Amino acid sequence: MLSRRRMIASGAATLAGAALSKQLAVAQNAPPPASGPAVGGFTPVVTPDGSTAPFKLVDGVKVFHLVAGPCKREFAPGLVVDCWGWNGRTPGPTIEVVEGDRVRIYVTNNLPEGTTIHWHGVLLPCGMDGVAGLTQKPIPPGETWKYEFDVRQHGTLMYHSHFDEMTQIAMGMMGFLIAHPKAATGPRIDRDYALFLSEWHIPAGTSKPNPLTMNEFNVLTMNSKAFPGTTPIVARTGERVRIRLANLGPMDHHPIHLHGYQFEVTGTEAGPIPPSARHRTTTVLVPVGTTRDIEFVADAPGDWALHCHMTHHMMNQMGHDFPNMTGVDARGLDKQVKPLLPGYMTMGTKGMGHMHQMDQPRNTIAMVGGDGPFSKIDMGGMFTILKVRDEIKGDGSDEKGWFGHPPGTVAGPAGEGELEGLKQLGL
Ligand SMILES: [Cu+2]
Repeated sequence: MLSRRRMIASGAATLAGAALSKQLAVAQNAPPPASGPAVGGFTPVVTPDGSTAPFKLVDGVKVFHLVAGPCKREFAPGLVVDCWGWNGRTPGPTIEVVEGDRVRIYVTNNLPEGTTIHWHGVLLPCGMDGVAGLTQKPIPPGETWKYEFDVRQHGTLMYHSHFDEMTQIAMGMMGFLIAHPKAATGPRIDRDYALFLSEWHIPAGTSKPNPLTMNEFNVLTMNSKAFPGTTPIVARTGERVRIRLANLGPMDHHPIHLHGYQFEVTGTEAGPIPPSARHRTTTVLVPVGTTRDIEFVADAPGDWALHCHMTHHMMNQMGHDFPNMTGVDARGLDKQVKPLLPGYMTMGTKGMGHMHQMDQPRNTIAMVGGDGPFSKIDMGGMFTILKVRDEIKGDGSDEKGWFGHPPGTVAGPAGEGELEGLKQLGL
């Protein structure tokens, strides 16, 4: 006799047939859609370097299919990581729904161990909460289960595994569930972006995140991309931009700082913050287990940094157990050690600003350094760029170009006369 679980599994298999697989494949390979005019009352969310989950409307229910399994993710050119995720990616595809929807989400488990999905911050029947042991058994490998609930709220929510969490979250099993309000609740949003903040321990020369780590996180990502692998976000001058930030750790909170702007924190995983409770700031702390929405009008054109302000979170594969070699000439030492330890690097004899020039072990990225319009950008990790332009083409080229600074607005060397003048000023 077929067990109930098996029957659900076969039902899902029919539903998840060729058409759905094809749709999923298309969604994964398509370039990120340009955010544009509001559709059906809201502006669709763009998950840079990510995807949006496709759905089918079946008898008024929005039906989704998530397939948990191992996947490879290139965090940045030169670093391919063996992760776990859904539908071939981490973070999982962004699930976008509207308050009032009924949703049914089939979850197929292709992992080597059990799994569940917890809908983080979602108000739902207890039995749909996805906590292994407490509200359900883990979904065994090879089976497809389903979750179904009404969306009774709006805001930036999350989903993540809730079985062997330490391993499964450390391997990448997290994603956005974004619920739009039924009717507009504030000013029209022109660009709506979602960035999932994560940290990983991937020792140099390896490809598997180490789930046992508590403190040694050395790769920090936005949507599982580390700078210079992060795709910039763009906006046209004058547009109202929302950026949704989410953090499931494992261990660290991230103060996310935007250059060139003041913004308001307008929402959390519990929905909008009342306007009377908002204040302007330039950095928002995103603690583990929460989301924060920020909003601003993009009225200052330029290439603006957006990053975690923990300085170690702006580095890639930084080793933390090295002596402080700043000021030491280690060239002779490196020559002697390298034949014995091929991956050996002496850290930062002249400071760390030149680390992008060093030799790297295989499958390892430089601690800092992406190509910039002036020189190498001395950043890595949880760092991306907000590109605000008077004209946006929307063909994928906006993310690539650099800002054309008006004459006289770029820092540069002081002239001879100025140096003399400076002396006379006594400064
Ligand atoms: Cu951080």
